[in-house]
Amino acid sequence: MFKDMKILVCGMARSGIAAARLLREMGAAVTLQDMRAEAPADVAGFEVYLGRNPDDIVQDFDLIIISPGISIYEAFVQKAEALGIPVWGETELAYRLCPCPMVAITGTNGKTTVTTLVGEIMRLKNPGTVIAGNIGTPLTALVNTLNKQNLVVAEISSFQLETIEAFKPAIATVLNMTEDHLDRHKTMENYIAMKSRIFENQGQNDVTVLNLDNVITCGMRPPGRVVYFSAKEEPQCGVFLRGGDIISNMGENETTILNISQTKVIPENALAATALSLLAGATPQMIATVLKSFAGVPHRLEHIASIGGVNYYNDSKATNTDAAITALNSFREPVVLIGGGFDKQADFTPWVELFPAKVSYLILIGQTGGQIAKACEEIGFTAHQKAATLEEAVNIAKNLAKPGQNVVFSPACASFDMFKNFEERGELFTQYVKASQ
Ligand code: UMA
Repeated sequence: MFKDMKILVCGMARSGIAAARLLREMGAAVTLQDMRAEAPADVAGFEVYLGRNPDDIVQDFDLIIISPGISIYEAFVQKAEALGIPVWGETELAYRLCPCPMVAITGTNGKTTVTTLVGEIMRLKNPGTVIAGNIGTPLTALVNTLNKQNLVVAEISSFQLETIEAFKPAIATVLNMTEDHLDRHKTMENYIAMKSRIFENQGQNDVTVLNLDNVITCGMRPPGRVVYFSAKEEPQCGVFLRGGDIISNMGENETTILNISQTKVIPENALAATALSLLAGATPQMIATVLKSFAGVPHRLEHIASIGGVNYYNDSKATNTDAAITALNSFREPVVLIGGGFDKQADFTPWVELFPAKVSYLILIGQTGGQIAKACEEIGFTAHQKAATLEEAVNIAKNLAKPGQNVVFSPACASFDMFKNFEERGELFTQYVKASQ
């Protein structure tokens, strides 16, 4: 399909390298480009273009593949499009080569948990189920190992949806939408439009699962069939809570899956995973088995240590205000909180307003530290200080926290100001916490 085509792959990290390898295997002449001045060791043998954007070479290619970290507003992307050269994201490329059905999961928060849950549930039905996408493994890294018996459960970000064309998952969801990534998408309208692309190519045989309790997702109008989930209402067609029981009613008889008290998964995620898995062919028993045993995902309110009676939680995946609010609300007693990070031009007010009731002391790091400190002062919350590094923040927290207290690293910001990604940030937090154990 791509044989002898001249293809420029932009971004030399997980997505770009996986896409480049796949295309080379298929006989394309691939050039890899990155803003970084040095190429990583694992791109030996590729033609490379380093240290700047490819503005002056795009015209030499038949197709351009961009990594999710690269914005469609970059001048070279606009130039390529003006020249009629197709620009696809890595996800679009993978979709075009994917021989099996796909369940695609997006939303501001809960994507990773729901993707993991649906993947684990579907593995009980079909051992050939694979989990990929924004969760960490680019789809192009494994698409050539699949056949039509497999099932892909993919976490899909708004960055990846910016550059789709034909992408059309048989089952899709937008779990929820709150403010995030405005540095990239510029306006909330744009961000909603990007998330809505997950279902834009669907036909009448495809289905989208939507959250009836979220003011934005409940107003979405996918072209295919819609199934709702709700913790507050009983939709005509969907999955909901009644007296704590998760109940499915999708046009047939009502089925009870389990009581929400039997799982650690928060209702919103449990309901969404139930709806998606039932649509993908799982039985209620399979769903109940996984929901009962699910211990959580790494970096998402992950309990990492108990030292001297103090519990430490790594919530590095809380890269926006809404996720950090969910974390704070899950603790009864005030916590020692570490927050702050990369500036996505977010409004921190709703998070900061919880501090007087939920935070005994706040330690701030990163680009947004000053902005968050100012928001604290404005509401009269003075129990905060800045730290120059995450390690220093952890040491301050260790000195302050009393036995029985919880130290929570829930930054409400992305990690790119100080770390490679949220995984590296969470791993370092864990390492600093355990350093004195
Ligand atoms: N780069 C450029 N020019 C630019 C921007 C970046 O050359 O304008 C280069 C960087 O120097 C770097 C490479 O591109 O070498 C990075 O590309 P990338 O950021 O796309 O990184 P990947 O490792 O390919 O990771 C991507 C996703 N990253 C982003 O969306 C920012 C990962 O999601 C995803 O797990 C991975 O593909 C596999 O699918 C991470 C993420 O933070 C977890 N996602 C955001 C989120 O969840 O909020 C959307």
